[in-house]
Amino acid sequence: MVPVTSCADRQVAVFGLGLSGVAAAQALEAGGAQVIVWDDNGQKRRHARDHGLTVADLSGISWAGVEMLVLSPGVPLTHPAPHWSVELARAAGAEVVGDTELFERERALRAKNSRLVAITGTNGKSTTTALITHILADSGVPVAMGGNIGVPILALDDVADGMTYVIEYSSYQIDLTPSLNPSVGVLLNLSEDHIDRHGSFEHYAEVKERLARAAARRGLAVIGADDAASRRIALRLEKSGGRVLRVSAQGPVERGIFAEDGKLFQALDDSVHEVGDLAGIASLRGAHNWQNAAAAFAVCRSLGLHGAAIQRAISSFPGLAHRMEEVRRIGKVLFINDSKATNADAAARSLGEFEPIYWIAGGQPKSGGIEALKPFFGRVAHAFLIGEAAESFAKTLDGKVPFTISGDLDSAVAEAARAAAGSKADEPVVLLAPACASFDQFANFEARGWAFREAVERL
Ligand code: UMA
Repeated sequence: MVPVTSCADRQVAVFGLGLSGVAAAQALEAGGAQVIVWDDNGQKRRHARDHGLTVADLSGISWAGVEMLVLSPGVPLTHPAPHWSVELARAAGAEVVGDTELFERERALRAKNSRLVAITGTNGKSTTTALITHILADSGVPVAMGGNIGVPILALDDVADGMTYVIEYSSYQIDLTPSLNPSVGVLLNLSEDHIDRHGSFEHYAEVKERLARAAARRGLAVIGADDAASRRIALRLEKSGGRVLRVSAQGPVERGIFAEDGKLFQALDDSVHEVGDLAGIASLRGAHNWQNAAAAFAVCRSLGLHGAAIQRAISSFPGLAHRMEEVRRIGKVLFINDSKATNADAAARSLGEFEPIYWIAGGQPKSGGIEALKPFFGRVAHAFLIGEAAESFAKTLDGKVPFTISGDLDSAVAEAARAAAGSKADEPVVLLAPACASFDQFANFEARGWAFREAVERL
């Protein structure tokens, strides 16, 4: 763990006792802080107590001596309204930060000669984070990976000079990290997501821009050039003197790395030359993954790795679970787990990869539903709808795509497998790409992905 020495002898409150909150409380205690913790959920409080933490109702304590509130990223900071713990902390003059801020303070105090690669974007950030980590590790660079990808940042081994930290940041975490100081920052893309927590797309984009701005000022910002909002950010940062490289999966950029027909090219000044080939790498299927690979290439080059070493490592990237993951082939039917596709934009990526698709979709709906996926409906042979979104998705599909309201994932897998097995196509695909959050039926998207795997295994 990373003992949080910056808070030694201070009183700190921690709200939210999920993965990151428990790790933060333990790291604060290890650094010498006096820590009290709370969660709205009684089970989480009991779990924390079992781990030796001091649980106290933050709505009933005196905040007079509390200097800081460490807020979990999943707890509202601004929208739809600040959580009550945030209101109480602010009223008492305590600062409100996240575990990611405490990590930056430790790096500044005790590991000035470490590097931080900070990755964000609406989609692809976990793949890019894992790919960059894989490439650096393959070249023998001491590296640690964490953050939104699922490893709480303060649960990593203690900070040390010479380390390279490859950290995935959600917009929630950026919002809670005012001292974010990346050596290289990546902003992959921006599309509508998490509007409930940021109020508007503009505010969401503004939060993501902070990461790129901090990186461009200190080191380098690698910015996706394939959507208008990210392009505007790249221009703005360049105009204010920041260092920017563009990455694209849609062909040439002026300065940066781009992919075309599965090949990677480097464009610098007036010269363009090929630097890699992504064809046949199953873990990087699809144009969106080409942009992830372009970003990883740009980052690793800027950290001093040779192009040939990067290409070698990219070829051996094993990929991530739940992201367009090939689960199994039964007869001619291919089963793909894309549980991480929690919004329409992410689902579009896997829908664009396969045909004919026996599509399992639904869960807790996001704003806009699956309207944006209409261009892909022609690829879908039949849809199997689950969760809260089933009725509204059925309305969108009505008359365009045959559908079955399966209700739950087990039924959907069984029904989709049966239908796909009867297809005349050479490679029909049963695709879990929910375009929804999982929380109506599962603890998280990982649990949904594992449930899909298990249901496929049972067939
Ligand atoms: N809670 C309350 N009251 C509230 C809201 C939450 O008490 O009003 C409590 C819950 O009961 C729970 C805790 O807060 O006990 C949840 O904390 P959390 O949601 O911040 O979850 P953690 O387990 O700490 O996981 C967090 C990230 N979760 C979120 O941002 C929602 C994880 O990202 C991250 O992997 C982990 O820290 C380690 O850094 C997950 C995620 O879904 C993967 N991220 C979103 C995304 O990628 O789209 C942003």
